[in-house]
Amino acid sequence: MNATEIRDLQIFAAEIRLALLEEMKSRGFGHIGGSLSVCDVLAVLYGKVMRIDPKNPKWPERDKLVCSKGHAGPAVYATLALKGYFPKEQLLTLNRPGANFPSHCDKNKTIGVDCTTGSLGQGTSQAAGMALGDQLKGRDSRTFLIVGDGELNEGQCWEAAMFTAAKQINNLTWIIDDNKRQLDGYTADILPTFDLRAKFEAFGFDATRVPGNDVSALYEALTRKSDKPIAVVMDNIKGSGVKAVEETTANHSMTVGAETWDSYIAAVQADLAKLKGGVGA
Ligand SMILES: Cc1ncc(C[n+]2csc(CCOP(=O)(O)OP(=O)(O)O)c2C)c(N)n1
Repeated sequence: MNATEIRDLQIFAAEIRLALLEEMKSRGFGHIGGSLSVCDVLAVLYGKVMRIDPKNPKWPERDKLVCSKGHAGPAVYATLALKGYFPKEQLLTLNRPGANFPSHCDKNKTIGVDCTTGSLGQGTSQAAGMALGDQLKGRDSRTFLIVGDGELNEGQCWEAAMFTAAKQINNLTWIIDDNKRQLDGYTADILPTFDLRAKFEAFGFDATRVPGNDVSALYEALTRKSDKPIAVVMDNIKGSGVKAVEETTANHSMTVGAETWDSYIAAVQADLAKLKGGVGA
């Protein structure tokens, strides 16, 4: 990727963060930490890597996303809105009764969501099945699976990882959001995952570890050719892209007032202006 392409993806990531924060501000609370930490990879996936058609969201040959850490749904919705799957204003109905944007991903409610998730671990097996199904149908579609480091405490993930490698489901890419924290503390204190890259390598993957906010490194890792399934471990920070959230220890789900949301929004707007070379550059 050249410098302009990198900057465009960084801008897209900041725009996703902005839309996400406005979405959460409308409800007053949300799973902010783990949503912010996937904005960069969502920008790379939907901005450059995935073969999609927002006008034809059920196109069978499309690439698919399984956000197994389903509580990061609001970041997925922000990305889909910016790609034109539905009007951006609809994001402001997040988590409202009867609306199409629940706190966790639901493919029966939100246009463009490929898999229903929320019960941690289960998305990993669903993704393996979806990708294998595409293989059996002779489609060259890829499936991308986002899993949390805390989520990897669920045994089902390791069964799905074994299955992915054993059945050579090479059209499935695992993306592990190693943001070091989970709902109620640090993964290292609760149930440490140790060296995730080495673990996935041992399970039969072609595994790399890259900074979770480096769009260029993410792009390289996600487009690498391999005769094994790829695992990309993102070295990440929970709440990434909004310093005040990063520095809040309990940032899994936050309830804050409108002024605080506005301060987060202003911080991302300043980053965006810098990236665009405008005011604040
Ligand atoms: C099976 C199951 N157990 C518990 C929960 C409650 N829960 C929701 S998010 C979460 C922590 C997840 O941590 P991680 O995967 O690291 O996500 P991140 O920190 O990136 O948000 C837990 C325990 C759940 N959704 N599903």
